[in-house]
Amino acid sequence: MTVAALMTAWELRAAFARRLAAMYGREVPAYETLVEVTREVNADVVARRGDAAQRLGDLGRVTAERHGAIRVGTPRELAQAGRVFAAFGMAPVGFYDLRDAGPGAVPVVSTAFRPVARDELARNPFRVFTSMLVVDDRRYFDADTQARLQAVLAERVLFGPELLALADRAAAEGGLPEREADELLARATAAFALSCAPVDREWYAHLERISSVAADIGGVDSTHLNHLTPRVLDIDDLQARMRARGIEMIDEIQGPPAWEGPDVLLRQTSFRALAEDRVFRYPDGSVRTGALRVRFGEVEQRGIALTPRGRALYDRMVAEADARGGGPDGMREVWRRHLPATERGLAERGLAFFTYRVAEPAADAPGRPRDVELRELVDAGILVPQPIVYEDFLPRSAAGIFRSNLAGEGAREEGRAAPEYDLARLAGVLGATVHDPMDLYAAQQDASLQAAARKLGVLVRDDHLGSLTS
Ligand code: OOG
Ligand code: NI
Repeated sequence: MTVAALMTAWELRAAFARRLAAMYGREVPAYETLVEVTREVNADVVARRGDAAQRLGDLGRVTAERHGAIRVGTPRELAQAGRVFAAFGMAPVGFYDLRDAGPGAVPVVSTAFRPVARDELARNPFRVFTSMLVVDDRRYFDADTQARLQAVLAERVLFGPELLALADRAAAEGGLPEREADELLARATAAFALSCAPVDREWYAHLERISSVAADIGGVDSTHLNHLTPRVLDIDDLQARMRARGIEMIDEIQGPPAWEGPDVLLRQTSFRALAEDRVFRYPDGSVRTGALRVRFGEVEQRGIALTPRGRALYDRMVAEADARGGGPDGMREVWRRHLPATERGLAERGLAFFTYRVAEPAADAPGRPRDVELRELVDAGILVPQPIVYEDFLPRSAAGIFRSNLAGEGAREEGRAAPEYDLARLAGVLGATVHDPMDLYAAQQDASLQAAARKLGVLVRDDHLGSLTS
């Protein structure tokens, strides 16, 4: 008897990302241009800077790396999306409330589905930023609109029973035999294709006056990839090259400024949403082709993951840059004033996460573990720090990307009932743990320190290079 080869979760995930990319490239040809330019930039950066360019991920990982973005309408749809992503070894991580992430905020709450284990991320880090419409947020939707939204959303089926059954099986068994794997991949990819079913023009326009994101979610009969984002090693160069090709990019790169120190967190930019042919049904019953601009092309550069202390500093720096104005130049000045200009500086102040690798085998581990400071081991070249790359998102950047692609400002009436969401409530909706990104980074750092300490036969007294009180 021959045993059918099993496609494991990561192989499924990598194949899923490739299939989505092939589909999205057919649907949005400009995406192919973006990927092409990204590849050129990455090759140039690696040629110029060698290994240093791959400090936050080798070229193989970076070249395959994508994040998608989808938007759903209800808790039921979000829970089903979670089951589909679980088949690919992707778990919900982080909670983002984009309703409060800056002016003109959008009526959704979000999480990101992604692999959580370090080796899984290294194999393929595909992630999907997933947003759910908050239909009962009165600041956006009056009672009539909410009722109609709920009726429309209750009727549609984003993920069919065959897809969900296969997904559940893949998640339970850690993979699928080839034939079933192929069916899962085909069905899951199709679930994120742009629908050609006619769009009710009047209803769509009604929602669009409130929020074009609401229209993109509740005005159509399915979900679709909103964008698929490659990772670039020099986003300023990318932005310039896209412009040189005549592609209209958003005005400002979102997130941290370009500067001479280490990249932290995430920088993102996008080209503006392109007009795509869509079929509309008009109130008189006629069906005609028109166009919508909702899908765009985004690209990102990833930096080092910040600790809670580093993240608090980041938020203060952003607020300071906002208050003083001056655009990217002003922001760069704030960066220079507050942020250490070296990885070593980040580590000493406990601002960023690192793993630590033992450079030299322990000569002879003493019988009784000796207390040592992490700093001693690093200074002696015994432990080599390696920065942990940021795997998540930034709510303000997400809102900025949403906003810069919105058709209109939308409308929101302050002072009305806004249901509260947080990570725990989202976990309830999903029926699954929603991981706190900080816990995942801290666990990675701890695990590497413990492994190193065991290998060296020492007790490491500190989890960063400075003293705990610095
Ligand atoms: C999601 C926008 C957020 C990101 O990279 O921050 C996002 C959306 O447009 O649906 O994808
Ligand atoms: Ni995105």
